[in-house]
Amino acid sequence: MECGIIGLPGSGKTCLFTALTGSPAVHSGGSNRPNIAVAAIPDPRLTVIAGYIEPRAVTPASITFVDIPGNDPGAGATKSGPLLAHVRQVDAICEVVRCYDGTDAQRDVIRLEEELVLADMAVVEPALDKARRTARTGLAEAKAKVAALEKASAVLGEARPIRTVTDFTPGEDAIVRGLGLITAKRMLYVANVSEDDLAGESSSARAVRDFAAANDGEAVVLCALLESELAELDEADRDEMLEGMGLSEPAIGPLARGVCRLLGLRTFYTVGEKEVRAWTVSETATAPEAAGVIHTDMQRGFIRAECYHVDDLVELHDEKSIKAAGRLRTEGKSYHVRDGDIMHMLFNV
Ligand SMILES: Nc1nc2c(ncn2[C@@H]2O[C@H](COP(=O)(O)OP(=O)(O)OP(=O)(O)O)[C@@H](O)[C@H]2O)c(=O)[nH]1
Ligand SMILES: [Mg+2]
Repeated sequence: MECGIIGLPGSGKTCLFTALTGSPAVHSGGSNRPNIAVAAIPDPRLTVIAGYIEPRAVTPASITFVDIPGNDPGAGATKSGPLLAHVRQVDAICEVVRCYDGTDAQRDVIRLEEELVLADMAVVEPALDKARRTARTGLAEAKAKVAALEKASAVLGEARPIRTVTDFTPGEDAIVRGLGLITAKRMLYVANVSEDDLAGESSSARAVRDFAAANDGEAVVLCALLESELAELDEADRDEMLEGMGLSEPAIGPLARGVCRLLGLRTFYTVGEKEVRAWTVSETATAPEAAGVIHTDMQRGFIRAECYHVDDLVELHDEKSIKAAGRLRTEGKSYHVRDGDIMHMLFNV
């Protein structure tokens, strides 16, 4: 799963990126290139499972963060073209809003939102022109495309993001999705506050939270500078610093949970002596689709899954007892994965 980090210049994107991923930024301030690195999703259930299974390795699920440099807003949407191409590919977007120095956060959020609408228009309008020309040949497919793009164009024309459209037909939705429109993606708004406002009581932080709530997004309050300092410490020092600041965990926790909620993701686990591992899948995923996240061969040759829940393990301690208690389920191709399932995929290729 990929999450793009966007925001106006100097909002703290690269600072947050290094804090979340623990990787130094190769490209910073004024660069034209994105930074890309992976962050593990903290998951207390993994520790619980590993306590019973005692594997040689524990592998959390992960999010790939793409830190996209802020462009000069005065330059308009065309200049940011190559940069925004990276944003078109991600699954979700974190928008960092500067709240640490009393700048007008609400104005900034609205300004960036307008930029993104313009960037999407720059994609939709030429696509619509082309579709209209093709539609003259009378092809039904082209006509459907025109209808979808006209709907998208009208929404953007009202300065509204595509994600507010609720009446796309599945066909229209697929056409629009194919364009990688930025305003169609789910948004997590990050209020980057100062160290003195970790609870996010300032008017800037409140403006971000209100904006997120009004726009069907998630909001997280954090101090990117503090988080990047935390990321450099070893575990003991980090826990001490967190406690001193009155924080219960580093920001990757609430941020990853926010992204998972936005994208409707569920976590399932595979377990064995060698490795206990967490995987994320969409909430609509069937057992073969979940197997496909592990390996495409597993999906292709999926036979069935043997499955139980983390809660069964906590109650009964091992698979033998789970089986004896009749809690080891056999699930077929139409099974919808539940959050917290532990799955053995049986497949044949
Ligand atoms: N006081 C304070 N300063 C911060 C915070 N976050 C970022 N900064 C400062 O803001 C400046 C810009 O931070 P960056 O993370 O490079 O900003 P950016 O959004 O990546 O900027 P561009 O890549 O140029 O678009 C740096 O000097 C940071 O030290 C914060 O939480 N508090
Ligand atoms: Mg940067």
